Parts: sequence; C-alpha cells; structure tokens
Amino acid sequence: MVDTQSPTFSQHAQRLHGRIDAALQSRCALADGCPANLLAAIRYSLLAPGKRLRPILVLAAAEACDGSIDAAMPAACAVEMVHAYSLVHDDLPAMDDDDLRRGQPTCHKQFDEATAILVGDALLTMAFETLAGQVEPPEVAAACCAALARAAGPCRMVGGQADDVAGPGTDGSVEQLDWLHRRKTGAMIRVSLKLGALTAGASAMQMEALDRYGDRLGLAFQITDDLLDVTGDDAAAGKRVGKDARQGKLTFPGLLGIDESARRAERLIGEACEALLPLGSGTELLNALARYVLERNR
Ligand code: GRG
Repeated sequence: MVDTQSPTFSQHAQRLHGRIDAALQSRCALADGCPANLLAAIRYSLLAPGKRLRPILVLAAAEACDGSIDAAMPAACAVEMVHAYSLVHDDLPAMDDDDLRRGQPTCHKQFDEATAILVGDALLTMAFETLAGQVEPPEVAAACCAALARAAGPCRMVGGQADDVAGPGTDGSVEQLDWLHRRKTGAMIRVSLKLGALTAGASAMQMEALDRYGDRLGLAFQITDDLLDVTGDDAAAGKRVGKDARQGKLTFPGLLGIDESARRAERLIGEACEALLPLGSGTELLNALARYVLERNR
C-alpha cells in the first residue's frame, strides 16, 4: 500500500538538489589538458537541469542504512556522470537521434557529434576517477567501481541499449521488454542504491531490501517513461515525446495498453515500498521517490 500522507518527493529533493549540483560543479573544475570547448560541453551536459534521481537514490540509500550524505556524495556524482554520458550518447544520430534533452538542445546539436562522443568518453572515465579517488576506505571504493562497471557495462546498460537499438526481438513479449529495461534503465537505478548502501557499510539484509526496491522501481520508472512518451508534452518532459510510436518501438503501453501499463507501474511501486519494510525507519525519502515515479510529468 502506497502511503500518501508523508512529505512529497519534491520537499525531500529540495534538501539534496543544491548539494548534488554543487558537488557535480566542483568535479567539473578540470585541470590543464582539458580543452575549453570539451570542458564547456561536459559542463553543459552534466550540469543541465536533470531530475538527479540516481544521485538522490545513492544518498537516500545511504541515509536509510545510517550512512552519511558526505561519504556517499562521490558515489552520487559518479552515477550521475555515467547517466549523463548515456543520455549524450543515446541522443546521437546513430542512436535515438534527438535534438532536445533536459529542456535544451542535445549536446551534439549545441556542439558537434565528435564533441558529444568525447563528452560521453570523458564523463564515463571521470565517474571511475571519482569513485576510485574519493570513496573511502579503498576496499569500498573498489567495490563501488566493480558494481558501477558491471551495471553500466555490456551485460547491463550497454547490452540493453544494444538490444533497444537492434529493434524488437522475435517474441515481443512483456518478459522480453522487462529484460531489456531491467538492463537499459533498471541496472543504473539498482546500482545507485547499492553504491549508497556500500558507502554506509550496509548489512546483507539492507542490501537485499534495497535491491528488491530498486528492481521494482526501475521497471516502474521505465513504464512511466513509456507512458509519458504517449501522454506527456515536450515542454514539461524537456525532451521530444511521441518518438516511440514514430520509431515503431516495442513499449509497455504499445504491448499492454495505457491503463494496464499504469496499473502495472502502480503494482510495482507497491512492491517497491513493501520491500523497504525490513529497513524500518529512515526510508521516507525512498518511499516518497517511489510515489513520485508514478506521478511524474518529466
Ligand atoms: C548510450 C550506452 C548508452 C545507453 C543509453 C539511459 C539510456 C541508455 C538511454 C536513454 C533513453 C531513455 C529515454 C531511457 C528511458 C529511461 C531513462 C533512462 C530516462 C532518462 O532518465 P531521467 O528521466 O533523465 O532520469 P534526467 O534528465 O531527469 O536525468
């Protein structure tokens, strides 16, 4: 059952947004060697007004496991760097070929294609430099690097993206769509929670609860993304909507219809919130974020 009485996600998020943006900004002060145009494009893409859901998940997971925001912040920045890279590359002509992202021209439109490819390369490597150099102690930093590499790599995010680019597979089933999105979108959501938990020294029980929450949240997030593509508008979403149908993509509303997709997302969010119960108190933000995923318009 989803609780509707506690503070909204935006009330919670306000507390963290400024801190996340300041932390990202400080990590864009790159030393000699980074050309001014590349730096401008990195800043343009990373600091653009995204929702910062993944870094908020890192910090919320750390809080839920009695960890500190400061200790989790490098990991929060690292996941946002990988996410920002994936968006820049996804928008390229060879992939989704988009001209609008986060309410502004996509990186390759504002700069050029070569720069956008290099921005992705830079953000991906900056993420691992941040984890390796700024997460303490070194064993936790190594565990964070391994987890993020796996989630962003060929068997998870990149693999899901490859299947998405290749187009609908043979059976076009819900299970096939779930598997694609568990990798393309869900893996980065799950690993955000894992990194937050790792920086907090979480127990196996806490890790497992957060992972179950992340699995359900990730799929629900993708369903609401598909729904927004049908029912949302460009201005609110900050990106072009209606593209899935134009590109003939297999989507949840395309497969199940709008109402059944919305019910499926609601069920998943209910399961996500239930998964948090063993964690006891300290999960308010995670609960609020789950509700927000159902209600979001961007
Ligand atoms: C290029 C290797 C590679 C992977 C790209 C993330 C991704 C994989 C593609 C993005 C395409 C897309 C619309 C995926 C659906 C879900 C999703 C990840 C939406 C974007 O995330 P938000 O809504 O974005 O959290 P903001 O801008 O708010 O951070």
